[in-house]
Amino acid sequence: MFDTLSERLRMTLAGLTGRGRVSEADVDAAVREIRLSLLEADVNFKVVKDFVGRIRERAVGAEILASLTAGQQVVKIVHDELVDLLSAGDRTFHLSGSPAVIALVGLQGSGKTTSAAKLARHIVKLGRSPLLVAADPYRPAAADQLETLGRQLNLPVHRAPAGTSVVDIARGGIEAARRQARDTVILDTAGRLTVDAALMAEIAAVNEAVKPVETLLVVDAMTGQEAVAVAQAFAAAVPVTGLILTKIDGDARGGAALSISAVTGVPVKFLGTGEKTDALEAFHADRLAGRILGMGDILTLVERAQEVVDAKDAARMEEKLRTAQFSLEDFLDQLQQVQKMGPLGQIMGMLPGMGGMAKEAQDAVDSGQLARIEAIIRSMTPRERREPAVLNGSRRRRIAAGSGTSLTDVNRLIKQFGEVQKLMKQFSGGGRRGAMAGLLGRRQGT
Ligand SMILES: Nc1nc2c(ncn2[C@@H]2O[C@H](COP(=O)(O)OP(=O)(O)OP(=O)(O)O)[C@@H](O)[C@H]2O)c(=O)[nH]1
Ligand SMILES: [Mg+2]
Repeated sequence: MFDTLSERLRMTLAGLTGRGRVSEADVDAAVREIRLSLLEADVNFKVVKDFVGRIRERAVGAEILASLTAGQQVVKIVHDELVDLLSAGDRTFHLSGSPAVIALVGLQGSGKTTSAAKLARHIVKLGRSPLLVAADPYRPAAADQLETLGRQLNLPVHRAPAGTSVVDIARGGIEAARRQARDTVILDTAGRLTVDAALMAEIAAVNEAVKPVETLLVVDAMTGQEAVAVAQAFAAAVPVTGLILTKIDGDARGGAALSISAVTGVPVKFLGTGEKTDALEAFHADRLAGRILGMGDILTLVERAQEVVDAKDAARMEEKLRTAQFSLEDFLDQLQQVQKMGPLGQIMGMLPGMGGMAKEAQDAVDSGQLARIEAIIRSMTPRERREPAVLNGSRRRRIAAGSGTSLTDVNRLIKQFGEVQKLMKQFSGGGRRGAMAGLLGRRQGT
């Protein structure tokens, strides 16, 4: 998701930062391009209009255009406005009440049941003990699906005999939670094909009966424009406290994601990034904005790393990434850890300035190039791994022979490593400014 939009925005912004001076006409051209990109990504037209209006106003106002860093400042404005657009409402995930009740609502197939399991898993990590409740009285298969997921996660699932009303199932679930000393109840409700009065009456009745602390609307990011109307209808029927945007791993253009919060004021709280139960991310507006604009996301990366690597390792890795102190040995180490973290392309996409390299990296894994890299590094002496500068022609030939690769392969790896190191140095300024400088530096260089 967001690939096309992201690509277009980056090109537009690169046009601004690639030149010395920026005129009002340049800003207007960029704003026009941003407007088109957003509309093409299926963002609600009114949202687009307000968004580009604010950017233009801020960019041509003040003394920005007169300054030497005008291009960079305009990029920052776009970034900040994007964060703003995504930041509606209260994004805290509330878990008060005993038990805390979380209701998942949404259209059929939006991902409620899958998200219920994902949330349960997330909540367990917070040290809580959830009970999943199959609040779909119409299809026994729906309860079976939830039960299967519950079994996978080793979590209890409450279901009621066919014909029990949704309100009674919800009440029964809460009683069951109290009996079993579970502190959180997750209600997986039934969906309908379209927004209809019966569905709305049903979820309103459940809301009235059990007063969930969180009513999360599950929305399929692939839905496009229509998602805004769906969200409005649900928000009118029940107090929706947040959104779970699912299937953002798909090829949706992303417009729904950028529009719903802005139009309804309902905050996005979680993103569904895959079919498995661990594919749930807490939503961070600044991180998503950074990802869209190609500024990367070291924080998410480090967070993800902590789940697979132990915390000490992760801290060391982050420190090395930031200070560009890492050697070829660390490089090998990290390649292996990164492989453990999941699809390499996804991880690379989170690194500042590397969005564009994500596909290449994934291709490298797929084509066995990574195995070659490993073999080459393993054929080096510890000193060579720490100080690639000592790698003269004869050492390189020895390594090529030892690893069963060619001199060209060895040369290419050393060159690539040098480039990665240089890139990392640009970010060692730390934080957003470092990332921004890196991004702009790369743009100007190309
Ligand atoms: N790729 C991807 N697939 C997802 C995601 N979330 C859900 N799915 C898939 O979407 C399909 C529908 O998901 P469900 O969780 O059954 O949807 P539901 O809202 O419970 O559907 P009903 O109960 O029929 O209303 C399943 O095939 C899921 O595997 C996601 O974040 N990414
Ligand atoms: Mg379901």
